[in-house]
Amino acid sequence: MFLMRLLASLLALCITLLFPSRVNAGSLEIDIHSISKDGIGESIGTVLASDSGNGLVITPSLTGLSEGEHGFHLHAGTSCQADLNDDNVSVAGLAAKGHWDPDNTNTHSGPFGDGHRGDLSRLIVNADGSTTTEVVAPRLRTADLLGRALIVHSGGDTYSDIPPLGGGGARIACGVAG
Ligand SMILES: [Cu+2]
Ligand SMILES: [Zn+2]
Repeated sequence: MFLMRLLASLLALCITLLFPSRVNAGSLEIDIHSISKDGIGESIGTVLASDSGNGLVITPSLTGLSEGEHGFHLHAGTSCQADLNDDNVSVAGLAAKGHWDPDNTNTHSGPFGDGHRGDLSRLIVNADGSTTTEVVAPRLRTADLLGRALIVHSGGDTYSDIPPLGGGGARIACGVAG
């Protein structure tokens, strides 16, 4: 009886080691939620991120967005919550902090530049509010995403600091990997 239990727990351990939750062979699925000044709202879908020879491939499966371009970045913070700005006003997603910039470039230059490594390609949203168009981030790996906030903005992205941070405007959706 004891031996059977021991074998069963060893088997369970092996399965856990072989299939850690949500991290399979260099890919991650991240739940994305709408966000507002009141905090985190309903789910709008998922983003699948996979390592490839050309860098990180990000495949969104999102709904409920406005048609057109939306700035999309990996931010340095670990939370999608709202936070108070310097004027004590609650701002959507402010706890996600700035664009992930491990090289301290202080420069927003898009996915193919040499500034923030969290700069991703714009999401292109269809007239029905959905997007499934994949984007590639050559300087990122799935491991870089773990614990950090992915943010979708209300407006597009110029991939430059004119206007500041690409001009994406408000943070409207967010998810943290891991
Ligand atoms: Cu952003
Ligand atoms: Zn940036």
